[in-house]
Amino acid sequence: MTTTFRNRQGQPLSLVLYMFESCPYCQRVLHAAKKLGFELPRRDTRRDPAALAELVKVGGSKQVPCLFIDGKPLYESADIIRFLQTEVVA
Ligand SMILES: N[C@@H](CCC(=O)N[C@@H](CS)C(=O)NCC(=O)O)C(=O)O
Repeated sequence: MTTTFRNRQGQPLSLVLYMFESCPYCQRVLHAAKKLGFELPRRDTRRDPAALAELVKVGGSKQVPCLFIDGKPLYESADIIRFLQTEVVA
Protein backbone atom coordinates (compact mmCIF):
# COMPACT_ATOMS: atom_id res chain seq x y z
CA MET A 1 0.00 0.00 0.00
CA THR A 2 1.16 3.54 -0.68
CA THR A 3 -0.06 7.06 -0.15
CA THR A 4 2.42 8.66 -2.53
CA PHE A 5 0.97 9.09 -5.99
CA ARG A 6 2.44 10.13 -9.29
CA ASN A 7 1.03 10.67 -12.73
CA ARG A 8 2.37 8.89 -15.79
CA GLN A 9 4.89 11.70 -16.31
CA GLY A 10 6.31 11.02 -12.86
CA GLN A 11 4.98 14.20 -11.28
CA PRO A 12 3.53 14.01 -7.77
CA LEU A 13 -0.24 13.95 -7.45
CA SER A 14 -2.31 14.91 -4.45
CA LEU A 15 -5.38 12.67 -4.17
CA VAL A 16 -8.14 12.88 -1.55
CA LEU A 17 -11.38 10.91 -1.73
CA TYR A 18 -14.48 12.60 -0.34
CA MET A 19 -16.82 9.82 0.68
CA PHE A 20 -18.90 8.26 3.40
CA GLU A 21 -18.80 4.67 4.59
CA SER A 22 -22.31 3.49 3.65
CA CYS A 23 -22.16 4.85 0.10
CA PRO A 24 -21.91 1.89 -2.31
CA TYR A 25 -20.33 4.02 -5.04
CA CYS A 26 -17.63 5.08 -2.58
CA GLN A 27 -17.02 1.46 -1.67
CA ARG A 28 -16.68 0.64 -5.36
CA VAL A 29 -13.95 3.27 -5.70
CA LEU A 30 -12.18 2.10 -2.53
CA HIS A 31 -12.27 -1.49 -3.75
CA ALA A 32 -10.81 -0.55 -7.14
CA ALA A 33 -8.12 1.54 -5.44
CA LYS A 34 -7.22 -1.34 -3.15
CA LYS A 35 -6.90 -3.68 -6.13
CA LEU A 36 -4.45 -1.21 -7.64
CA GLY A 37 -2.51 -1.09 -4.36
CA PHE A 38 -3.53 2.50 -3.54
CA GLU A 39 -4.66 3.61 -0.13
CA LEU A 40 -6.51 6.83 -0.85
CA PRO A 41 -6.57 9.51 1.83
CA ARG A 42 -10.24 10.02 2.74
CA ARG A 43 -12.51 12.69 4.08
CA ASP A 44 -15.84 11.51 5.41
CA THR A 45 -18.56 14.01 4.54
CA ARG A 46 -21.08 12.53 7.00
CA ARG A 47 -18.76 12.57 9.99
CA ASP A 48 -16.88 15.76 9.21
CA PRO A 49 -18.97 18.88 8.52
CA ALA A 50 -15.85 20.75 7.35
CA ALA A 51 -15.26 18.06 4.70
CA LEU A 52 -18.84 18.40 3.45
CA ALA A 53 -18.53 22.19 3.34
CA GLU A 54 -15.25 21.93 1.42
CA LEU A 55 -16.77 19.49 -1.08
CA VAL A 56 -19.76 21.74 -1.77
CA LYS A 57 -17.58 24.86 -1.95
CA VAL A 58 -15.07 23.39 -4.40
CA GLY A 59 -17.19 20.89 -6.31
CA GLY A 60 -20.58 22.56 -6.26
CA SER A 61 -22.37 19.38 -5.14
CA LYS A 62 -22.44 17.22 -2.04
CA GLN A 63 -22.49 14.05 -4.13
CA VAL A 64 -19.92 11.42 -3.20
CA PRO A 65 -17.63 9.88 -4.17
CA CYS A 66 -15.58 12.82 -5.35
CA LEU A 67 -11.84 12.60 -5.88
CA PHE A 68 -9.86 15.81 -5.39
CA ILE A 69 -6.94 15.68 -7.81
CA ASP A 70 -4.46 18.40 -6.91
CA GLY A 71 -7.46 20.17 -5.41
CA LYS A 72 -9.73 19.78 -8.43
CA PRO A 73 -12.91 17.72 -8.05
CA LEU A 74 -13.72 14.65 -10.11
CA TYR A 75 -17.21 13.23 -9.50
CA GLU A 76 -18.72 9.92 -10.67
CA SER A 77 -17.35 6.59 -9.44
CA ALA A 78 -16.78 5.20 -12.94
CA ASP A 79 -14.76 8.26 -13.95
CA ILE A 80 -12.75 8.15 -10.72
CA ILE A 81 -11.95 4.46 -11.19
CA ARG A 82 -10.95 5.03 -14.82
CA PHE A 83 -8.70 7.89 -13.71
CA LEU A 84 -7.04 5.71 -11.06
CA GLN A 85 -6.53 2.85 -13.52
CA THR A 86 -5.15 4.93 -16.37
CA GLU A 87 -3.44 8.01 -14.89
CA VAL A 88 -2.05 7.12 -11.49
CA VAL A 89 1.17 5.31 -10.68
CA ALA A 90 1.91 4.12 -7.17
N1 LIG B 1 -23.50 8.21 -10.38
C1 LIG B 1 -22.86 8.52 -9.13
C2 LIG B 1 -23.84 8.23 -7.98
C3 LIG B 1 -23.29 8.71 -6.63
C4 LIG B 1 -24.40 8.80 -5.58
O1 LIG B 1 -25.59 8.62 -5.86
N2 LIG B 1 -23.97 9.09 -4.36
C5 LIG B 1 -24.90 9.32 -3.27
C6 LIG B 1 -24.47 8.57 -2.02
S1 LIG B 1 -24.49 6.82 -2.24
C7 LIG B 1 -24.92 10.79 -2.92
O2 LIG B 1 -23.89 11.42 -2.86
N3 LIG B 1 -26.11 11.35 -2.69
C8 LIG B 1 -26.23 12.72 -2.22
C9 LIG B 1 -26.29 13.71 -3.32
O3 LIG B 1 -26.31 13.34 -4.49
O4 LIG B 1 -26.30 14.90 -3.01
C10 LIG B 1 -21.56 7.73 -9.00
O5 LIG B 1 -21.46 6.64 -9.61
O6 LIG B 1 -20.62 8.21 -8.33
